[in-house]
This record gives sequence, structure tokens and C-alpha cells, in this order.
Amino acid sequence: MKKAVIILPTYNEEGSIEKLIKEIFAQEKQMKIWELHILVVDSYSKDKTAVIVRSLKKQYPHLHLLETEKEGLGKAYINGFAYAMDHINPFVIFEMDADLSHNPADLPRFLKKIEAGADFVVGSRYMKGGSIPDDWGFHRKLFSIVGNLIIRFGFMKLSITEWTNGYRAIKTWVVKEAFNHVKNYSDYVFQVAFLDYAIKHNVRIAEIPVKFVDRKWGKSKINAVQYISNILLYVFSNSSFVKYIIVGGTGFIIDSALLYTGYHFLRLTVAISKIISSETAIVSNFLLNNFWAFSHKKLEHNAKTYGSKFIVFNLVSVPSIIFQTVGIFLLTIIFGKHLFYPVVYNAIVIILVVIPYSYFVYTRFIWKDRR
Ligand SMILES: Nc1nc2c(ncn2[C@@H]2O[C@H](COP(=O)(O)OP(=O)(O)OP(=O)(O)O)[C@@H](O)[C@H]2O)c(=O)[nH]1
Ligand SMILES: [Mg+2]
Repeated sequence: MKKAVIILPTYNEEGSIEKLIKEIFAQEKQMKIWELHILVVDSYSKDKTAVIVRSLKKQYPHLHLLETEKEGLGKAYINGFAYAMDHINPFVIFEMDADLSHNPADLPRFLKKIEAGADFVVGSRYMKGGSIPDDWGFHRKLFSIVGNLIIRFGFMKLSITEWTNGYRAIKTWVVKEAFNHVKNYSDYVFQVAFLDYAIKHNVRIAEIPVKFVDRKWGKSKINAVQYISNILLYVFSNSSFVKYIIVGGTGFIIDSALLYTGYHFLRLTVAISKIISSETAIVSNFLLNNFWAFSHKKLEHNAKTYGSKFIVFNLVSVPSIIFQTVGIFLLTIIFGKHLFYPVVYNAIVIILVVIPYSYFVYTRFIWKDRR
């Protein structure tokens, strides 16, 4: 038998905890290879949550209770992970809300995905077959949907539809590896940080659809403003795509300044000015991308790999210079020479053609995933 531990973080969940524990253990009947354990991580609830769990422990030997300070959802999970690894030694660890928003009947489907080879299974409300409650108010729907979209586009990882829902099954080795990263995030943003870590370390991720139902009992513990600002801050400081845009912006300023100087002050031709400005921007972009934007995929530390990758970087940048030179030429024919010529035309070509092209080739040929 393989052990699966379902961690239930609780703060004042006396109205739902007993029903939830019974429903989870009832799922075990239809499981052949899994032994279920439940670990309730209670942050000294002011109601009877812990009292109820303690009395149920007599009936269920695989029910565990860990009591911790109230330091946020992420911290409760971190403490729960450490306890589960030390005392229960499971093969899989589940995250699950304790307010009956997550349906225990979904547990076998998570485990099927694990059996099929996934390391990290996400319960998604936004894929086909999943849902958020119809009766959520407009604001709540908007926050949830827009929040998830910002994260998906911020990380340019469109294949993952759900980042914030805390219904997940994760193999213990992944929890162990990610522990030092996620322990820095004590709040709800912990969920985003954990999935981000898993993606960057090539963990096999799978999604299954889940229907999220509203809590019928008790109060939400979420602070919306703090939650959203923490998520935005995380995306801005950890997304390669956002950093790539900033690096590109710096390169663009260097490129424009040199192009303008070459053409207007040094009286060089547009093509020569363009080659000088582009090559300088290429060097700056290579260094910034390598040591900052894609630093988690940084190349081996030696002159040989830097040298060969720099040559590849230059080669894949040649089409960009051609796109820009030809683009400026065509736009000049159509619209003539105007203020700041040729800088504005250069900018148009960069935004429409060069940025999407470069991101595509960089992530596929230079800072590609280590697999
Ligand atoms: N141990 C512990 N559990 C917490 C803490 N904050 C939230 N939780 C639990 O985490 C789970 C999710 O929190 P919720 O308040 O339901 O957040 P939500 O599901 O996003 O929002 P609602 O469904 O509207 O309540 C629930 O089981 C909470 O009891 C905490 O600081 N410590
Ligand atoms: Mg909830």
C-alpha cells in the first residue's frame, strides 16, 4: 500500500470539519493501492475545530492533528509538509481546503493521474469540465478569473489553466525539493510560488477539472487586497517573460539612441547605423537575459558555453536585424521620413515582429528547459 496524506489547513472550521473527514475516509473503500491519512493543521482555532478532530482520532487511527500558530495559509502548509514527511512518510501529499469547497469524491481522479505518471496534479476550475460557483458575485468572479489570467500570461505558461486553487496532489519528492523555495511564502501566494517552482524544475504537471462550491459555513480568511498585491509582486519578480520585456526595453533604448546618433550626428547610412545599434543592443540583451531574466536556466559557467551560445544568440538575432532594416525601408516608402526618423519605424517593427519572434527562439534554442 502507498500512503497519501491529505493536509487540511483549518482556522475556525467547526461547521465542516467532521463531515469532510468522514467523506474523505469513505473514499478509501474504492482505492486498491492507497492508504489514506488526514493531517489537520489547525492554527489554534477559537471554535471547536481541534476538539472535534481530537475526538474523531479515536475512530480513525490515520487521522493526525498538528496545532500551530496562526501565520497564514502558506505557513500552515509548510508546517504540515514537514510534519507529514517526518511522521507519516507518504508517497503523495494533498492540499485541500477544509470548508467543503473541494469535493472529496475527486480524490480518486487525482490519484489516477499520479498512477499514470504525473508528479503534481492541479485541480482546475478553469479547464473544460471545471467550474466556479454560479452565484459568486461579479467582483469575486472577476478577481478570480482576471487573477488567473494575469498569472498565466505573466508567466507565458498558457497550458496551465489554474494557479490559485488549493486542491492539489503532489509527490513527496517534489515537496521535498521545493521546500526551501516555498517556505518563504507564508500567505496565499504560496500556491503560486509552489506551482512556479514545479514548472521551472520540469516536474510533470497534470490538471483535472474540479467544480468549486462555495463554503456553506464559516467565514473566508482571505484578504483580497493583500492577496492580489502579493500575487502581482510575485509574478513581477519571478516571471522570465516580464523580465524579458524589461530587458527588451533596455535593449530598445540603446538601439534607438545609437541608431539616431549614427544617422543624424555621424551621418552614416540607415543600414550601417542599424547594424551598429543592433549589435550593441544584442550584447546588452544577451548579458541581461543570461544573468537575470533566464538566470534559473543559466548556461554552464564556462567561457566555451557562453561563447557558443553568444554566437547562436547573434545568429538568431540576424533575422531581427533584417526585419528591422526591411521594415524601416518599407515604412519609409509608405509614410515618408518624419520626426525622429528612423526611430519610430524601428519601434513599430520591434513591437510587432521582433519581440514575439525573439521570445520564441530564445526559449527554444538558448535558454531552453533542461530536460
Ligand atoms: N491553519 C490555517 N488554516 C488557514 C489559515 N488561513 C486559511 N486557512 C484555511 O485554508 C482554507 C482556505 O481558506 P479560505 O478562507 O476558505 O479561502 P478561500 O477558499 O480562498 O475563500 P472562501 O472559500 O471564500 O472562504 C480553509 O480551510 C481555511 O480554514 C491559517 O492562517 N492557518
Ligand atoms: Mg474556501
